[in-house]
Amino acid sequence: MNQMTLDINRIREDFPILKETMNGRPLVYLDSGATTLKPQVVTDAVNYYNTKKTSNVHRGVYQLSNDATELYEGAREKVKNLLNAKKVEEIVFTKGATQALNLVAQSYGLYNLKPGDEVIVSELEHHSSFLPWQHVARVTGAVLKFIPLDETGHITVENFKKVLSDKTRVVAINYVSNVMGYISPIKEITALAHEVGAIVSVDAAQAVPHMKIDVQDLDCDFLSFSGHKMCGPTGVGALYGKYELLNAMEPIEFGGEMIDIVGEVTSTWKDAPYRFEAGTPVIAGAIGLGAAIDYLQAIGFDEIAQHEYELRRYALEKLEELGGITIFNKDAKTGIISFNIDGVHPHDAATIYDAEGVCVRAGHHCAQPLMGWLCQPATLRASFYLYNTKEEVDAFIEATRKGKEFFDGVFF
Ligand code: 7TS
Repeated sequence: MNQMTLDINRIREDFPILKETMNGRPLVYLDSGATTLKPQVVTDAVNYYNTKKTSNVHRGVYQLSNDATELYEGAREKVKNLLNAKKVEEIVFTKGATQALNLVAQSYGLYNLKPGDEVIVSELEHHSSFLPWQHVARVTGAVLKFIPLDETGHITVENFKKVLSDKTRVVAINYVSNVMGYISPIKEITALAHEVGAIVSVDAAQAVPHMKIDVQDLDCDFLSFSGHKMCGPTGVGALYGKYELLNAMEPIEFGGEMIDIVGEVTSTWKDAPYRFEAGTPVIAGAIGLGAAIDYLQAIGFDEIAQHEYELRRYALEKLEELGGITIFNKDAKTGIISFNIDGVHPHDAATIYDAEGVCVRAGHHCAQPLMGWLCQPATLRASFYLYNTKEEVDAFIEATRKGKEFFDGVFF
């Protein structure tokens, strides 16, 4: 076990909530796939705007509003650098990954697809990645094609080729699965999709928080993520889109600040990204996300990924020692474990984890097609992040042991 790469004790000091208890036990937070804990610097950045720089952006002719605009646009620059986008105008602030993914489907999909066009998705998708395209397909008459998953549930280039055709117009897939933690071969898939003239929309909600992303290297057309899964506040996320594509797309929300000239019959829009940010944008959230990006970059994404993976490996070893546990994603390379205690319904098991102060997720993880593929009603999921420790894994294992013992012989 190598905890030398990160100074975990120092990192944990940055997260005030880690001093809290749950059900009288020290809090063991292993649900970062759902949302992450927030370091004090992020809270401070949001408070700074709220207490010292409150004003609206892009419209003030006074200093305070200029300061707020600088903070907000500075956060956009940080997202641009995080993703290695070519231009800052390629970053649209949204309220999260879900809104970003819907924006692509509605603004690109509804306007560009016709009956018979094909949209490639997979059973590995979060509902937020898949449902916007199911809707677009229903409205436009486009056809959804599913990449057949391999025997362990991975998206592979080989299987992608089986559904790719000259009718493919859109590929909408995840970078990292929120249940399996697998990393999809986005770069290779994008290159193949471009050969047939399709665009690629990447759901990177579980990728951006955990690994270095380079949208120019991936060459994907769109990429979406949420701030709250990477130490940022809730209510903010971002969409990356190639500028030529974004700037040719229709807005899907209309209102203040996204317009160029408004007439009684027709109006024109600002260039991207502003045409997609109608109304007062997520100012405080974006500033908080900017602080989260600074925080994570100072620690290092490679170090964070390594740490999560090490914790996962340690936890897997211990779960295997316990026995009677089914692991659904044995060969994942990220910090997610999806599993069930044999013979115990995950929601029953969850009550034991709760009593032991351990936060894990039980359910279908907003991935019902994948639950169908796994032939499970639900799974348990532990997901690690930079603040987790080996000792917390031990507490998780002890809770699992108690769960096994408590429900021994009670079958669902
Ligand atoms: N895509 C993936 C892969 C996700 O994991 C999630 C959220 C989303 C999209 C949507 O993100 P949102 O911030 O807009 O809600 N995933 C989870 C999860 O696994 N448990 O709770 C939320």
